[in-house]
Amino acid sequence: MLLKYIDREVKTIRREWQTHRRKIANQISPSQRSILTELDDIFLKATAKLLVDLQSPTLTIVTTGTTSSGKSTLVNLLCGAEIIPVAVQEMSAGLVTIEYNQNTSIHIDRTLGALWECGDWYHISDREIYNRLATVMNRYLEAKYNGSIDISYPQIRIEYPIRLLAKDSRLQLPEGIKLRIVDLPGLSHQEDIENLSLLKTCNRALFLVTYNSAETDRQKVNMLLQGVVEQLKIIGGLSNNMWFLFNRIDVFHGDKDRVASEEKFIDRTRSEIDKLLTKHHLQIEPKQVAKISTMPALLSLLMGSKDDGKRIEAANRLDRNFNFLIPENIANDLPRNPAKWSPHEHNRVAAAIWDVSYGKEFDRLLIDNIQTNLTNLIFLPIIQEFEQGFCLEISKWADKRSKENIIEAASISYVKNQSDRLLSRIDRSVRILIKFRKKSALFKQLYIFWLNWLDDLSLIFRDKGNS
Ligand SMILES: Nc1nc2c(ncn2[C@@H]2O[C@H](COP(=O)(O)OP(=O)(O)OP(=O)(O)O)[C@@H](O)[C@H]2O)c(=O)[nH]1
Ligand SMILES: [Mg+2]
Repeated sequence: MLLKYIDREVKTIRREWQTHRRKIANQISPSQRSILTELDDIFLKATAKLLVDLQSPTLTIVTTGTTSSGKSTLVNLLCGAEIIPVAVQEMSAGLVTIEYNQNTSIHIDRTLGALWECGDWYHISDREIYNRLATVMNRYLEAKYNGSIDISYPQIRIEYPIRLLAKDSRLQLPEGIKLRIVDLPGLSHQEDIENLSLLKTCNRALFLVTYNSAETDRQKVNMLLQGVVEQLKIIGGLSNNMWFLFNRIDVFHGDKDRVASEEKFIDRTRSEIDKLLTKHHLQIEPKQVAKISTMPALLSLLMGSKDDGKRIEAANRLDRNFNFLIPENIANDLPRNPAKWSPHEHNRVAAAIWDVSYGKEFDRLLIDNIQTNLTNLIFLPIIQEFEQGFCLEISKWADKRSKENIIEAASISYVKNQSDRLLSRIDRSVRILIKFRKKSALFKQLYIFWLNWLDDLSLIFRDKGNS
């Protein structure tokens, strides 16, 4: 429904172009008629691209951050499964994209010099995805480490029923909007340049920049901060929505006043980053700053798995690595062996960890942010690109002709007005589709139509008043 609506709106812009064109025709002599054909050409090319871009709206979430800051663990948390390899040492390599699909599959591109199996696999288990990715990444990193240059960055696409969009999730995207998550390897390493070009393919995205809060060595901290600033430099120009995540915040759990310590650390680190940004003359303000302990949050999610083996394994790992996070009143009554926890105890631990790891808070913030900013995240950059593309082409055209400044200005103003109108209409329909998702399609269609009609009416009255 959304895509059809957008298609209609773009066609309206094309129709109304005729009115604008007539006005221009009245201002020029018959001998200058070729101007109209040239203008049509520029306009139609720009709207054709606009239509193509708007017909595949995708919400892209990119995780980026310093090496070993927990980017892949965060992707797993968003997916609700352990599919991306995680390791203490640098692990990720290549571009891994996960797209929402009810059915699971993995596609490993045949890239130059690939030392791993390439191809497509369908209906495979989480473990199999993990293993295939781990093999690809290990072989690539090993080859690079040994100085190989005839090998291209691995490119892997996974289709997966991502948790964020699962049936019982609070996140609702209007039908037609796709979701993809991109896990970028750490930028502060030798592949900087390659990563840079990867980043450019993600220019319409919500960026989740992770920082490793567990690092205390001052020298390393400085390096990490420099790395973050380098990334912000790149991402700042690419994204209109960037988050800064203080990951591995469980490091403060032993402190007497844990929350106060966390806040103090975050404030200090932020002000150091701000200082560095000012030094580099960068004005970048993250949309949101949040703290999280991704690994325990993920384990608490996995404890809710329907698969008994996975549930118990997650409980064991949680108990082994993060039992200090289990609140005392719950921990005191627990049997030592997690396999012996009753279902009630098991669920109680999972819920408490979800809370204390800030998984719950992060999920709430993320879903609310996506829901409220959907238009800005997906459609605004597309419409801006359309506007900028058109302005550039028409300026080039006017420069060549050297005397057509009035026509250039009028056409730019026409496209700008239409873009604003299109954006606000898409925004309105997206909001209605989310708010009334349970109502019938006819109701939503009529509601959107009715509000647009009121809008048009008020414009007509305004124009009449002005004239
Ligand atoms: N204590 C703690 N460790 C975590 C947390 N999240 C991740 N880790 C650990 O941090 C290490 C790095 O995690 P990854 O997710 O592989 O980090 P990454 O940023 O993807 O690493 P690269 O892609 O190799 O740069 C692993 O050993 C994880 O177990 C957390 O919330 N708390
Ligand atoms: Mg990683």
